[in-house]
Amino acid sequence: MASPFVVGVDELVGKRLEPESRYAIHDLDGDGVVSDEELRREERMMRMENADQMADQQRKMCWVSLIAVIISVFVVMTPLVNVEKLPLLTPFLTTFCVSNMGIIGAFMATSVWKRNGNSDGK
Ligand SMILES: [Ca+2]
Repeated sequence: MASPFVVGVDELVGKRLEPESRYAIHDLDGDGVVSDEELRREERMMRMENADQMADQQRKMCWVSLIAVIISVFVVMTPLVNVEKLPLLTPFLTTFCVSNMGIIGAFMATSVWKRNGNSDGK
């Protein structure tokens, strides 16, 4: 039987998370309190994970661009492409290659920029 002095203590002591709350995972040290520092740490981890996923995505995009350019150049050189259609394909292929090389160049430039920015502590 609960003591009459304990009834209502939880309401007076402070706020708690509801059972099965999605914020309960942020209690990293398991003391039952989700502190501001724990929330900040979780936010930082989420930002780092998102940045990592974005970097992976950009890296994949860069590889796809590079492979697409290589394959398209090789396909044009094979007998698959009719020589009579080559003048029609040349402007398209030129634009395609230049734009894909732009993607690759932008990726490399931003990679160097980020690395240099991080090494200076900026
Ligand atoms: Ca805690």
